[in-house]
Amino acid sequence: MRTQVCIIGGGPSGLLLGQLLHQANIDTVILERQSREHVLGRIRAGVLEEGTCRMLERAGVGDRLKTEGFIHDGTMIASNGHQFRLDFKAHTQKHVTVYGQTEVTRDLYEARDQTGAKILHHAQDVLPHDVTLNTPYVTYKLKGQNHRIDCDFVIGCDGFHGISRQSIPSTLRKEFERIYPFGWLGVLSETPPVSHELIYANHPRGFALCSMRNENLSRYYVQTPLSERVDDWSDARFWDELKRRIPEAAADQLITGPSIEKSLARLRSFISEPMQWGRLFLVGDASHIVPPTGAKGLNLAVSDVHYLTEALLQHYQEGDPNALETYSKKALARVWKASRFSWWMTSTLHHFPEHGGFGQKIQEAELAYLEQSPAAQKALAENYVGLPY
Ligand code: FAS
Ligand code: PHB
Repeated sequence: MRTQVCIIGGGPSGLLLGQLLHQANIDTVILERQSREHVLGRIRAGVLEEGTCRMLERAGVGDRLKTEGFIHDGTMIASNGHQFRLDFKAHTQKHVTVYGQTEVTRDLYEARDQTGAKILHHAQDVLPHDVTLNTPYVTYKLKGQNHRIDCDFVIGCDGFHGISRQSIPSTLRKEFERIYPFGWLGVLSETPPVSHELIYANHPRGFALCSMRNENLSRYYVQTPLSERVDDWSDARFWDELKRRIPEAAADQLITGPSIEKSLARLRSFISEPMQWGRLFLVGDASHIVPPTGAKGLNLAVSDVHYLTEALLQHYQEGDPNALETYSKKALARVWKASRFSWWMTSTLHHFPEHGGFGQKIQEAELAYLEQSPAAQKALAENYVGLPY
């Protein structure tokens, strides 16, 4: 088989890139290791930047997002049993949209179906070859049969555990990592959200986050020690802990119910440089991971897709290789700024036992300063709504 762009990974970045390239009449094949149901079964991000929404609209998948997404002009930040509202709109004239990554992925799959996109699920042992030549190719197994795709470019949209980043020689890769000493236990419940906007809560017992998917589907998280397992957390224990960490007024309003999904995510900051090698390009989690505190992971994958789409269009439509040559530098500039913000949000809102009482007081002072400083609020707001592409 031959195609122009072979995309490894059928998550949000692979599907979005494939859709945008199709719109420019650039032929692609997507190789996805899992089934479509497995990909759609993942519960992940929930907050979309305006830039992400524009990219989804450009890709022709903005309709449901517009009718079912929740526009949020601000968020609540809680500390010391007290909460205040941070007004994104007042400081940036921008907002964010709450719309689950699962729905984004579903919309993208439906759009790809309409274009007759070639998405090969259950593709095993995917491996890029000859990416430093002008004739790269990718091999893979499907139903036990070996296959090969010849292409012009290979794009690694295969996430943190994918094969693409590992295909760049370790001698050429520089990896930067911070692993946080805690995780997030997330619960999805068919209950009305406790608040019409998100609540990010700092507490000496640990961080908590109140989010949502729609008016009867809520998403909550509590920080947990790395030693904990999902089975250690009954619904009752989860709701009790969440109530202890959010302000009393919110806790009194909280409507609890059975969890329909419960999962643990470990938190890390990770960036692998460069994001390209020859004709292999990395996108999204294949190259970088941010702690979900700043709601940046999915949004960064989308800005990577933006830069790479523009570069591939310049190559194919104008014969201009320059944007492809500078893709990694351009994408990493935005990745590092978002990684800094996600690290700052995580460091300020989570409990670090090793930092003791002094560390907790410093966090509370930071948040008290944030509450009273328009300058500090503007700085947080412009990072949260998304820095320019
Ligand atoms: P993805 O990991 O989504 O997709 C990669 C795809 O490649 C997968 O479908 C995988 O099956 C496939 N693949 C992997 N290896 C392959 C191989 N060898 N061959 C073929 N296919 C292969 N971000 C937020 O903004 N907010 C959040 O709250 C948030 N929560 C998260 C919770 C968890 C548990 C995780 C893991 C991530 C979370 N993220 C969050 C980040 C997440 O949303 C990612 O940023 C987003 O999925 C990135 O999309 P992709 O780059 O497409 O990678
Ligand atoms: C979510 O709704 O899943 C969510 C929202 C904001 C975050 C992280 C996760 O920072």
